[in-house]
Amino acid sequence: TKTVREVLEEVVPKKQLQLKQLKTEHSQAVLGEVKVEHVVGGMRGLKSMLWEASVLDPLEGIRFHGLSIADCQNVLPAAPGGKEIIAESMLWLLLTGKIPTEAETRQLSRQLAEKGELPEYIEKLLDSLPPTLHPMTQLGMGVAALNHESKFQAAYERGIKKNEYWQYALEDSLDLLARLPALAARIYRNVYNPGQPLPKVNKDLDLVGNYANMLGFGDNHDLTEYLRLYIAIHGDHEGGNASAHTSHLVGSTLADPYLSYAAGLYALAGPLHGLANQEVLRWQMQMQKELGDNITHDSIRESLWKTLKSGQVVPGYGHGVLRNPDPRFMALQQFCDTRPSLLQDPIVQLVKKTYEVAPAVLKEHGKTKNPYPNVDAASGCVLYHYGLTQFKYYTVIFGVSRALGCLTQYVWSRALGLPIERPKSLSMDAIEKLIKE
Ligand code: FCX
Repeated sequence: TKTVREVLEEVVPKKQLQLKQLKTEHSQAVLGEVKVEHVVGGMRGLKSMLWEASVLDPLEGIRFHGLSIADCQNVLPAAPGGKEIIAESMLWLLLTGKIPTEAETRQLSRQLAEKGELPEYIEKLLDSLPPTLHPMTQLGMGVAALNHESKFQAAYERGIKKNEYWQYALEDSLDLLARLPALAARIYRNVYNPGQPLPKVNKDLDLVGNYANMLGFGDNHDLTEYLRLYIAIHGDHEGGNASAHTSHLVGSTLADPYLSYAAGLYALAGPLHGLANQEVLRWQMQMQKELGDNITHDSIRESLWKTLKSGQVVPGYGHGVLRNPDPRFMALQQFCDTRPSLLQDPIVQLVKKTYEVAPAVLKEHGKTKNPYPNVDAASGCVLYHYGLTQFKYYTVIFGVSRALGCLTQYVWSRALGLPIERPKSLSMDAIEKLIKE
């Protein structure tokens, strides 16, 4: 059985060659135009970054090295006794482009579990934070402070060659991924269950199995499986989204993987991005309270219009790239469809009913280019059902997940020797001058 590092040692030279050929044979090929609308419109649709692990199609949704979510559900190993994709098999696919065997997956789980405990100074740092500090702020602080351990940074200071960067980047990335569950679970414990003992990392469990255990839900098989699916499918969503792009930009300065991912986390913490999953649940609960027992399609429609007329966005709907219902939303809905207890849950039902009317309302409203749900529309209600009711914590789970994609790209950016990012900006006067020329 090969380790993920051994597989990467075989794949890296091939990708390096592919990039070399692109640069020598096609560097002047045109991929699109840059229009004023791109410069003033958040660069939407502008093809301007290299990102290896996944590509997002507006209609089909995400593909990880060409595999759709359904493909991944068919081919990626699950946990022993489970059915859902686990973080390790998704990580293996993202990093190497290959489907891991059962044995490779178990070996990676073990490798991560063996380094899953937090250093004491991180525990002390987290324990000293006020429990009222948003869990995402705490997560970013913990991840950044872990760079005390950075092998990449230490090696850089020692003086290493550029072609060795990726190996230290990989070490740091695996160390960070291994510790994220303990870090995120300690934040949960400190904020919501102060004083409760935290279990140690179980070396025989997968990453998310351990995470569920440390959150206090280890005996809830369904929630553990849901978290596995959730964390696997939130792992990567190509490179242009705000968290991925932020971490990519920071990493391009050769800041280490910890600092680079901490930066990405703070982009994820914005309500138009990852924080939307917290907002969705808050908004749906408010709707439930206002509508009482009389929840019909008509009353939901009215409620949606109330949100829109008050100038707010409908959280969980719309997307910068997608123009169809998000297949991640569909996968999470499918999880609900196979469990009667979820189907009978009022908040799960409300999310489903909202989906039945919201696209038509958003189309009539006429602003959003995508009237369909994104992943955040569905992710919170299942957590709520299983007793993970503190929705300010939800984006932390997203944050544990997105590390899979951001750290994968960090490794690849170093392996490919990508340069520091430095796009050109223009003032409005400079744009007008260019138009006149
Ligand atoms: N409700 C109301 N109005 C919306 C809307 C929604 N859900 N989505 C977009 N719009 C509005 C925009 O605010 C914009 O209005 P403006 O012209 O007055 O500024 C107009 O429609 C055009 O926006 P559009 O091009 O469709 O969308 P963008 O690419 O600019 O933005 C996001 C995409 C996702 C930010 C946007 O749809 C949104 O705010 N959605 C709600 C928040 C959300 O769910 N975010 C999570 C997204 C994602 F899945 C994730 O990152 O986790």
